[in-house]
Amino acid sequence: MIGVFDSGHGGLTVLRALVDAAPDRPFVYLGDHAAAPYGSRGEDDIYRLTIRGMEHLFAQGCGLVVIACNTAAAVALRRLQQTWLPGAYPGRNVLGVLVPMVEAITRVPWMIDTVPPDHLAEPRTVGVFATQATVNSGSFPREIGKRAPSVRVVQQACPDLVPLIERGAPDGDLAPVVAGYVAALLAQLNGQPLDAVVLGCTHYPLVARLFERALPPGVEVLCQPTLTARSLDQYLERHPEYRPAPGEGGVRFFTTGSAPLVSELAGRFFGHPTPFERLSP
Ligand code: DGN
Repeated sequence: MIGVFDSGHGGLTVLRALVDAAPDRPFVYLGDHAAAPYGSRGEDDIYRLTIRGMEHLFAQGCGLVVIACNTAAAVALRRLQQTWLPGAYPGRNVLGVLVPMVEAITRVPWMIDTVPPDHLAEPRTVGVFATQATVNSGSFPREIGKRAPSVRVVQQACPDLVPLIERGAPDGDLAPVVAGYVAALLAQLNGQPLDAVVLGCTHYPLVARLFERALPPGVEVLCQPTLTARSLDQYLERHPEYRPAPGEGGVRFFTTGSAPLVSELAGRFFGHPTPFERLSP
């Protein structure tokens, strides 16, 4: 079984793509609703909560876990891979959502070409939109810098975007509010020309088209779900020991919060009903 972890139900946008890519693969999803949101928490807190999530998912029989939450992946993944996992759970592994995104950036030929096409800024600039904790961690600039040192990274924290999306945006009355907020976020970058935009949060794919509309034509908007699905397939090709036996598809949904409430709210993020079961935090 493959585990998928998030601070809440935003990670269902990633799970959706993972299931679509391999419907016969079994998944277990855990949303840590009792402790959400992670975006405004401190580093040690996020690390401790993420470890607890991994322990829950390993106890469910997962050999491999994908941390779908950018905040948890940005703040805790490297530390837990280096200091906790090898001693506590040798033979199991944890992956994140930042590296698939960063690898996608380095695959865009114009991003790393030494001579850019005329219409692109020099140096190429990527705008990263994420929670405050993800921005503070500096993980996106660090990982992009390792693989594409010529790319300039500008970051923009979006503290109101998760709450707006949780309240129903971009549909209904909130559509103009969230469109105005996205425009204001872009304006805060003071007109710096962007060549690509990274939506570095589980929730933002739901408002990707608002970013596309607000940006000049030709700016690529990169979303994590399909990139993570592709990256997981490639990982399982290289590491067959983590590949679940085919034909055992299906998803179990767990939350540390209220199962009836989460089941009602979460379907919009998954595109299907999500019958959550409660797991003691
Ligand atoms: N899942 C979080 C992320 O991708 O950063 C967003 C929700 C939160 O904890 N603030």
